[in-house]
Amino acid sequence: MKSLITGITGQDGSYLAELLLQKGHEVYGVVRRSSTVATPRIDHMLFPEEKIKLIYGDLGNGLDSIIYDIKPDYIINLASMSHVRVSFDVPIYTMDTNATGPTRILEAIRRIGLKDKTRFYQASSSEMFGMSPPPQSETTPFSPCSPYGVAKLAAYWITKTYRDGYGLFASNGILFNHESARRGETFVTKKIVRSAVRIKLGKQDKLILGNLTAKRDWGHSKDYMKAVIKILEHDEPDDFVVATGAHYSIQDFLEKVFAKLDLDWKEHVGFDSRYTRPKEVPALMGNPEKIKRVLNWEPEIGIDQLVDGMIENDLEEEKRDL
Ligand code: NAP
Ligand code: F7E
Repeated sequence: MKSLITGITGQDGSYLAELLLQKGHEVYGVVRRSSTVATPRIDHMLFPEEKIKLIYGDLGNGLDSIIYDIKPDYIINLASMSHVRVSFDVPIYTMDTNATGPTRILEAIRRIGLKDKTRFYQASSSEMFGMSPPPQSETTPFSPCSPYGVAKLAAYWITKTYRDGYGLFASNGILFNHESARRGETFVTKKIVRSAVRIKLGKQDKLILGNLTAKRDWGHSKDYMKAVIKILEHDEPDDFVVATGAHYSIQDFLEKVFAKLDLDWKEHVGFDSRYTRPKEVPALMGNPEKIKRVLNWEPEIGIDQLVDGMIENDLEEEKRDL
């Protein structure tokens, strides 16, 4: 089996590559050339032994020739401009990467004639539910309220359209927030954990955040990548919500992390409107009943184990730097 992952250098791409290697897949990944090294999350699969193969590319163009050359069994599209706040600053880039990007892949699969060979997975997002109140499931009306959410919804629909119109095996995983020690540093969970650890070690005084009242359903990236594989291995293409079914406010998360480090968050946390959004998604909490019933998937890592793992990792990294 050959799998091509876009976004392999990201949090999810790194876990997914590990899981697919364990299953014996040949794993190919698309990476963007950049002036700084983008591979820290996947270096262990590149050195000393080259377990995965990287190809330079971008969702903006040129993926057709990569798909033509590899003719993968699975294409997993994880690449995106994934930051909701930033999508308000770069809406056109966000639409091009997150909506037109997957359309380019689907069209390449169709035109190259891989319809009956290649299975396509689209990384859809709970941000598509936006203002729709929780719990959100596969039948909840979409109501996105950021350029990111709107672009992801376009990608969701084009995936469904190629499935229904052309008979492609094309599925959407509608993933709620998922985190890990490998989470990008500008997302709120990682920002909180990293800062709390640095405050504990005397390397930082303050943590400046935006809105603390929003609620999110947080799972672990590795669990969610197991769900992605189950969605691809299912006997028919379909769309699934992937979530834990519980949610917490940003303040709850903050309290939990600081308490685990014997710190009082109120002494250290400040506010800056720079970290708020023009429009905020107030509450996300998924109903994972369908994926439990149809694919027998359940999250294995709870919120406390997730937080403990993130703290342990950052303590180790920050102490190493000391
Ligand atoms: P991430 O850590 O931000 O990774 C994003 C990946 O996309 C990186 O590898 C990045 O490459 C790549 N990328 C960005 N723009 C690209 C472009 N124009 N061409 C090619 N590659 C590009 O995100 P993640 O948390 O792993 O999420 C994976 C996917 O799931 C994303 O599509 C995200 O929108 C979606 N999603 C995430 C969550 C979540 O809670 N994590 C929930 C629902 C959906 P560089 O390393 O070069 O930047
Ligand atoms: O924000 C609030 C912020 O940026 C979570 C992406 O993976 O999940 C993620 O999107 C909440 C929001 O994640 C700060 O206003 C407060 O209410 O960690 P986040 P997100 O926007 O939920 C979805 C499902 C995806 O698909 C996305 O790709 O935290 N918040 N203060 C803050 N957020 C950030 N980033 N930074 C702050 O200082």
